[in-house]
Amino acid sequence: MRVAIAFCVAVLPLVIGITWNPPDNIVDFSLYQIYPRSYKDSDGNGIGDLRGIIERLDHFTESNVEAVWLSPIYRSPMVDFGYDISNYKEIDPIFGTMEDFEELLKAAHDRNLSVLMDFVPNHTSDQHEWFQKSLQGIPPYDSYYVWHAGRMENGVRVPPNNWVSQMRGSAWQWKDERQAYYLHQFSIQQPDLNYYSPDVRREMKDVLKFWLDKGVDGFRVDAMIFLYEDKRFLNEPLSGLTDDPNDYDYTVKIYTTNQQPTYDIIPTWRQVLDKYEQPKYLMLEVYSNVSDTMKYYHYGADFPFNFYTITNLTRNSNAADIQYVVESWYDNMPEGCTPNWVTGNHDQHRLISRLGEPRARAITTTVLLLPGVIVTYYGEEIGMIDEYISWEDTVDPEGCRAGKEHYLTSSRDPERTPFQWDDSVSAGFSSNPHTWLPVNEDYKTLNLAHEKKEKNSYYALYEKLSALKRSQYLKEAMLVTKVLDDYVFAVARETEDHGSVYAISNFGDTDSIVDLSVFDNIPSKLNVYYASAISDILPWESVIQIRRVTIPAGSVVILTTPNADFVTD
Ligand SMILES: *[C@@H]1O[C@H](CO)[C@@H](O)[C@H](O)[C@H]1NC(C)=O
Ligand SMILES: *[C@@H]1O[C@H](CO)[C@@H](O)[C@H](O)[C@H]1NC(C)=O
Ligand SMILES: *[C@@H]1O[C@H](CO)[C@@H](O)[C@H](O)[C@H]1NC(C)=O
Ligand SMILES: CC(=O)N[C@H]1CO[C@H](CO)[C@@H](O)[C@@H]1O
Ligand SMILES: [Ca+2]
Ligand SMILES: [Ca+2]
Repeated sequence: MRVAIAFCVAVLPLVIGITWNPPDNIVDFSLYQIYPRSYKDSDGNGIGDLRGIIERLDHFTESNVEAVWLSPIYRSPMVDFGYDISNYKEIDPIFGTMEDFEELLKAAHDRNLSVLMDFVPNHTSDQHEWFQKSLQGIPPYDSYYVWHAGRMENGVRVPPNNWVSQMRGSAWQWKDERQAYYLHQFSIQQPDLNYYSPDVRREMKDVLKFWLDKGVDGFRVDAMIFLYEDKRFLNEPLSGLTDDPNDYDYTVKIYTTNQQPTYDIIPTWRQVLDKYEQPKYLMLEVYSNVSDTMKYYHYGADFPFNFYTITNLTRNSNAADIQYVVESWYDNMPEGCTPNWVTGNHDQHRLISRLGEPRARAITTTVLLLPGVIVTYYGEEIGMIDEYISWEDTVDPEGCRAGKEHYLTSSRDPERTPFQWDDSVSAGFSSNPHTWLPVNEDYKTLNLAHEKKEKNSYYALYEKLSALKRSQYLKEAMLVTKVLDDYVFAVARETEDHGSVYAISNFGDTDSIVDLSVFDNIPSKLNVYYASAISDILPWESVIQIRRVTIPAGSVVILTTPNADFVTD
């Protein structure tokens, strides 16, 4: 019977794909984004903290994570949950103390886990001492921020131009004390620093030095593209996408993002990092088109984040779309650089909520096998999904500013709920049944402890793949990808002497029978390393004949050559 099914796939789809050889100096590891409010609460106040992270460092070791990035833990009024910093050199008491931080750093390093800080250079909190002094016009702070007197229109004072804030409305806010407007590309409480001021540039280098001296392994730079604005303060052209002048998409950002000095500042930061003996990483948050994004590689950053699996894939994407996204990065990235893949963060709906579970598994599988750095947003390793948050429970400033009618489309709360450790109170996140955001109600079954016991859980897949990523042989292995069917995508890593691995994801609704002989040099029989669907078609740990391999609908199959010696653990 099975043979008959095989003959039905008479028309082989056109096989497209890429091959790519990792450069020798490639940075290749799995990086995990901790959103500290939601990872683990150690003291029962319902908010995650540094001691909570220390308690749960084993999770990173077990999950083969080699570096973590902490979303901001600095002193902050928490209007934007830490992205509004009032002191760059202090720990906010909600997260703990500097001693806690130092202990965390030491405990992480003892496990060979690197720690990256979130560097937020574009803006401070309006409660920062610098802003308070700037407001009063005290030199040199008077020029620390972007002030403008505005212009007169029919006898009325109006903002200097039509620039729009990311959080809706004019990017300009009037202050009586200064008789001027200040610029805020994000919320009103996040005034933009003025990078034309040498004092500001010096202060921020000093912030980098402060944390590097403590021993951190580098930085992930927040909102990089917004650093400098054009000094002429001209109106930005209208995009035509919306008639609402308060909507961020109203204008095209030719004067407020990716200005040349924004690129030029990176080498000056790199110099600070390179004074240290250990390698220090510099990764940039950049949401832009391919050419503006790739340009950041040329200025001394390890890489600009690659968000294309977030911005360019949908619930309808097929295997060729995935292929296109993967291919575009390798095709456009400058020679010899490190690629990277980010599949989620605290500003985006969760991977499964965006793409549905079968596609999400395909993406998780694909990126974990791609050379370079992959970034896992906390909870993605167990397949957490967005939680519905009522208007009454909404705390995100973007959601709140949108108002009761529109908050559901802009609030970022749904993707920030507490990590689901087990099926106890508050999913084991806190001893407190009341947490800063409600725990997702699916936690009784969707939690780490449960998934560790299930062979085909999301976590099992993640753990199996991340173990492969750690192997030195695979870090150097050639990448080959192929579209095998409309909804079947394959990623292979091939070595000459240590064997090869082939991961095939079928995110379609029907089983697919694929012929793996489209891969050059593939042996005629392969072993099953992992299969997310256990069935009689594909028993676990069996030997597979490569010419007709059934990939069950909505499943992932990972196969290795018999000589593979990177799967020894
Ligand atoms: C950390 O890395 C060093 C050097 O590679 C190695 O000697 C040590 O065993 C590692 N420690 C752990 C806990 O993995
Ligand atoms: C990317 O956007 C910039 C404007 O920021 C524009 O000059 C450039 O042509 C765009 N590139 C592509 C490939 O669209
Ligand atoms: C992403 O989508 C944009 C807009 O449709 C397109 O111009 C761009 O080429 C796509 N890039 C990638 C890497 O898929
Ligand atoms: C993903 C990310 O870090 N997003 C942040 C970008 O910067 C703004 C302003 O600092 C924050 O609101 C986002 O959360
Ligand atoms: Ca706490
Ligand atoms: Ca700015």
